[in-house]
Amino acid sequence: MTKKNTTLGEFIIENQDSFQYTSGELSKLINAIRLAAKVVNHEVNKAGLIDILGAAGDTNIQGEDQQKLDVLANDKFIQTLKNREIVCGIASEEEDDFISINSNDEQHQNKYVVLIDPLDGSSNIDVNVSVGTIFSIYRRITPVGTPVTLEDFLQPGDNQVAAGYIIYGTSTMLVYTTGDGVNGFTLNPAIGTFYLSHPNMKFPETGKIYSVNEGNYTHFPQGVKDYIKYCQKEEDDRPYTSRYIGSLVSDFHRNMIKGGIYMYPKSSMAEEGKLRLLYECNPMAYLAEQANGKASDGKRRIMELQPTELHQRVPFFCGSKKMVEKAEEFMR
Ligand code: AHM
Ligand code: MG
Repeated sequence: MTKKNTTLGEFIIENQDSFQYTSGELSKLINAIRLAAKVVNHEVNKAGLIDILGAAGDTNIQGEDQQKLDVLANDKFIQTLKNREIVCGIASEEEDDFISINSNDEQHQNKYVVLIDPLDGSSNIDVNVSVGTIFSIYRRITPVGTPVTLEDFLQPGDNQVAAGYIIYGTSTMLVYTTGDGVNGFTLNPAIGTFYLSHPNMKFPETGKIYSVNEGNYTHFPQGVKDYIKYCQKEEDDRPYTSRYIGSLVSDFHRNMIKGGIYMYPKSSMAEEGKLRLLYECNPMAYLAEQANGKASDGKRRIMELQPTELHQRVPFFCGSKKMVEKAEEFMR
């Protein structure tokens, strides 16, 4: 059992053996993420100080305004991952298409593809509310030394070898899993070191928090409306508390610690919901399951879904197991 106060660097070395593939690769991967996280953290923290706020003037493939920090976080993560010789492809919320990294060069034996949402909840940047980075890692399916293809990215979440997030909150944390539980590390900004602060994180089996954008209530399917009414009803341990930050990473993080459910259902305005399967829902689902929680599209396990598009959206219900099961019951 790793002690609290272990640094992330020490933790990676101590736990190498639990990774199902070669240990050096895991270390390089997590180290690259750790480094990019520190760089982005540095930028996010000075967001209010320098002329970095406001829209960059571009829109991404989903037609959303890109914030300057989105672009910056995207560049930093891509740059850092490219520089380590381990990744053969990257897909990002901020890039229309996936990026291939020397993957058609026989010299390069890079086996991993990374999918990222470089700065999730970016509408919160301008108002000094927590944002996050989400990442998901797979082994490529196509042979090394050949060009990486879309197929390498369209893998079901069950194939993930690692996933996690960085939360830029009151403190900055890196939370990740390699399939052996979930561990959280807090950054000491004075010396730029992540320390193990939340070993073996687990969702309470049930909770008292529901997180959903209730502004969309009238557009939700009847089952979702009924579940929300159930959460509000005065009975047993209810009414539950409503908490919605509008930043998936932050809502998920709080619910994992306190017990709760996060929902982004489909609605009559957004038939597939809003969140992206590959770099938002799958990594969060992997973390949730590794932490005794549950993630579903309302009917099926998120990680079983076979993706068909890079920027595919999916309805998302995630959190304490009993709460997600209850929500599913209402949607049946
Ligand atoms: P983004 O990737 O464009 O930031 O969108 C994802 C975010 C989630 O973090 C958050 O839970 C959700 O969108 C909020 O959406 P809404 O404002 O529709 O409630
Ligand atoms: Mg996002």
